[in-house]
Amino acid sequence: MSNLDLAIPSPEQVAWQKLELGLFVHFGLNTFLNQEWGDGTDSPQVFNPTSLDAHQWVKVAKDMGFKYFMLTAKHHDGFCLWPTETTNYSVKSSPWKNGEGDVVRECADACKQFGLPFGLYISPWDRHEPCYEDKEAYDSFYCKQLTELLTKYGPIVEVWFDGAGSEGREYNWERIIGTVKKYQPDAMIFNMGQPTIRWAGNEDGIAPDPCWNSRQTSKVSMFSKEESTWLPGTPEWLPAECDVPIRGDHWFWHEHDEERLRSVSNLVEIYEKSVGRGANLLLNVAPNHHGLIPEVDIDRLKDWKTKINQAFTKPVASASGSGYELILELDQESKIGAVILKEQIRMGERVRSYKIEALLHDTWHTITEGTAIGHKRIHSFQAIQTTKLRLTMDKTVGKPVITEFSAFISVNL
Ligand code: FUL
Repeated sequence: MSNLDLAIPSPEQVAWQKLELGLFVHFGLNTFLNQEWGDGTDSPQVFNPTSLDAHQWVKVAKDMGFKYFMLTAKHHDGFCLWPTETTNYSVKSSPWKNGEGDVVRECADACKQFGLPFGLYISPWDRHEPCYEDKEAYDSFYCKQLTELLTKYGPIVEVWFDGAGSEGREYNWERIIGTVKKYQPDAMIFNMGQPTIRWAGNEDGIAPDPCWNSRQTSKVSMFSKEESTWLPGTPEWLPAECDVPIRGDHWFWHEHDEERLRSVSNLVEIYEKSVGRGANLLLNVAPNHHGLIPEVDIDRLKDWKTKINQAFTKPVASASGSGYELILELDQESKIGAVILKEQIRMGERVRSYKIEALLHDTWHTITEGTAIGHKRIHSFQAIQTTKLRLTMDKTVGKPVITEFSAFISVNL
């Protein structure tokens, strides 16, 4: 496919891209052991959150403007947060609720209550399961786990296949993807097998610039040099998802690591470089050993959200239309610090190059230029006093349809 051909999204991809922001939640045995990766030998006895409240987790997501919620149902250690029939290495063997608890259920129910789409991370790499060594047996085991999750806790918005530890491993992706499609045909598939969304390629929450939606190769994990190989039938439209933990590089909760909490300005920058480049952002917040998201993390999210709202939710002026030029008239002269652009992605990425100018003393001055617009493009720039802005698209594939061209007053970010 040359870059002059138009890839087109599926309706499910369009719906998923509109979500923009997801809360990622890592929780499991690691939470109780001050570690990021378990080797599969840790005892389920350590899993005993004293006041686990999935309602609080999902409420945080809802209150902070996240539009979907993703839970690690099984991390690399193989410990399952639901009472699976496939192994005893699960909440069933833990003291929590006398082995009667189900974290996946509690999250699924809370998501329903709050109206948030629910998604699952299910690590293919399993360091506990003895049959992992036997490819065929493990594919069956893994498909059984997927079947349980996809039939009992749906609807599922996204299935997150994490490539870490699976570098070089061959799974039966036809079977795995077949299982997802059988039970949750609308779910997005992350980065492996026959994905419908790709990984942005780092754990910093940052998308490349430009971040085209047409298919780009992507690595399997942070540890692989090779690009993923995907099954035939992988769509040509393959939007990116970014992921990053709020506490530095810690996905799971650790005692005394609050100092790793990212600053508000760093979180704003991440937002601008992910959502602002047309990707979705999964921001990870980890519940602690009590089973609650710590207040310090919530406070940081609040401050971040306040900034984002101040900067990017109330435009002073907004326009839309189709054609190669769009003018944005302001009611009065204003100090503009950012612009948001969106194009009608249902028709593909028609815009391939554009510039934005501002009218200053009767002369147009270029304030920024770009290539990809796609679902969303945020440009922040040094504040400029103006009454009129102009968007000119000089390279396009067909007539562009701009659904939003908005200007925002400059705020201190
Ligand atoms: C990585 C994993 O190894 C990390 O533990 C975490 O789950 C992150 C989201 O993906 O590949």
